[in-house]
Amino acid sequence: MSRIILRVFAIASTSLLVSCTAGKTVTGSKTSEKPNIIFIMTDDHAKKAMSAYSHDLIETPNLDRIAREGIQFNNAFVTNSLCGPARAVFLTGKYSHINGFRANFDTFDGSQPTLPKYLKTEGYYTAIVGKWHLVSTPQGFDEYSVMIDQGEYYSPRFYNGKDTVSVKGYATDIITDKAINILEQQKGSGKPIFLMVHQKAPHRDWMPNVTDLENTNEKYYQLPETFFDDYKNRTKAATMADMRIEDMFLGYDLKLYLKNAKEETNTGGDKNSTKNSYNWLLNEYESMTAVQKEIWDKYYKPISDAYYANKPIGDELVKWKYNRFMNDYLKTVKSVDDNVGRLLDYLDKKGLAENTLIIYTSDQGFFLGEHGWFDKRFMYEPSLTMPLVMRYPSKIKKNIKTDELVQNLDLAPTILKAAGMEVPDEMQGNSLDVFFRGKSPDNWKDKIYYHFYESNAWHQVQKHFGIRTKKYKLIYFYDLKDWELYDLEKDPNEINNLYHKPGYKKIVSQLKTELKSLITKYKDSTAVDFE
Ligand code: SGN
Ligand code: CA
Repeated sequence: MSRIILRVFAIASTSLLVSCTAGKTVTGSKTSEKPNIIFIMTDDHAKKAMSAYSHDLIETPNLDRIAREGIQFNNAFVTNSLCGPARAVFLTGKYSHINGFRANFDTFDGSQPTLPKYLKTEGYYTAIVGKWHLVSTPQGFDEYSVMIDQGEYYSPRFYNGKDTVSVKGYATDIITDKAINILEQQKGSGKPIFLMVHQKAPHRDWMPNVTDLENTNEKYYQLPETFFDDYKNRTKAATMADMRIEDMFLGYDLKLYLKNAKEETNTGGDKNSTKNSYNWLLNEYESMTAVQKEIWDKYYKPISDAYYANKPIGDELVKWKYNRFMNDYLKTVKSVDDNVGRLLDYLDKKGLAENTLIIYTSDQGFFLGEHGWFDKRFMYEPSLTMPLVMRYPSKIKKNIKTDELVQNLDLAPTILKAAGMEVPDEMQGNSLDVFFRGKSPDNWKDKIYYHFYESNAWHQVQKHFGIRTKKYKLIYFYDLKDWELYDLEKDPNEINNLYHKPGYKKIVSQLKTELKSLITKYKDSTAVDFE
């Protein structure tokens, strides 16, 4: 049994850096008919922080290039807005209640059928580099090099099945280097490759690459409309959540140089914890090289000094925190974009682009100040949606955009189809290849089902399930026994809960019937009964 806990390796192993790519000889290229499949997944990348979707925050020319030369999904949703669960859905093509990984505290049962295992039977070489976060050791891969738990931005550690090694440098660059190395090693093997490239960025604590801190200053970002949300008319869930920008750690999250740990008065979204967040940041800082530290200090020290010289208070402090956070978050996205550019260039240079399906997405969305929040978990739009673009020049028409409702559940079937395989009946999604020629099929799904399971954990989001159609969203916070209904066309910001409003009885009853039919369809025996 290889359900060994990865964290154990993190503690147990002290081995130093060794190369972990398989040592195959590169021979001349023998083009295989099956496409190479490169699946890039980042961690917590909000759709609006990608310029194919919105120019408000950042330009991401390389990510946009995938969309422009392929297809962009404007309404792509997760089934459970959390890291491990989203990854398990991708690997299995099944909802959390079927694949068994419902929340980050679960352990993935790697003995079940997964995408890489299926692809191996078709002759694929399978590999994953980067964030894993499924606790048990990866199965079904010819080669892997995965981060420990959440992973680190600087000098990150990787586990390859034998050793845990720390690699000097910046995570996003290193993971991309590892990916390119594998492609390079395998390109003459005659085997098609399935490569999962899982970045840590832009996950908390949003440490930028020092190369993006040179010759630059803080930018100013407009507050989202709902930044000062009072959660009126909502269930208690919104008020109970512990993920407000104003509660962010001053040190760990916002990179202030605290004079001592006691100055950290914020909870950071974990009221139960007594940990010293500032030391977390210091640990990461200590793993930087002297040169990296110098550039880091040159950028952050003056920001910290300015803060202490004239400490903002009240709303000004909250706004300062938002802006500070956004500057770092977006820099980590920039590094993702640069590195995707590097990967695309590599494919071009080696003549591999044409027969490669490349997919870019995030494990889930993220709140960037909407409702005053950061983080995810809620079925509200910013965390329910994920960016999703694909390019496969020989099969996908250029510059397609679709507004149809698609899910991360559909990705495993899409990849199997692209590899020329049948989609197993037990998979619960549908292949997205039906959109590749620029048309939508008549019978595509018109509603999606969502179920979030964690409770009493980081950020205190209540358990809930619900249904989203093109127009409405109905959410049941079942421990609270309370509902929310939104008209997404009239109220895209989801601040006007219509559930208890007169005039919506009929629509509520229709949506409840449809919700019940989705629960039956997807066999969710973990969903509580409701009237
Ligand atoms: C960490 C973060 C949380 C985050 C979870 C889950 N805190 O615990 O803010 O919600 O990960 O994120 S941190 O201070 O340790 O960074 S997930 O994307 O992995 O599901
Ligand atoms: Ca995540």
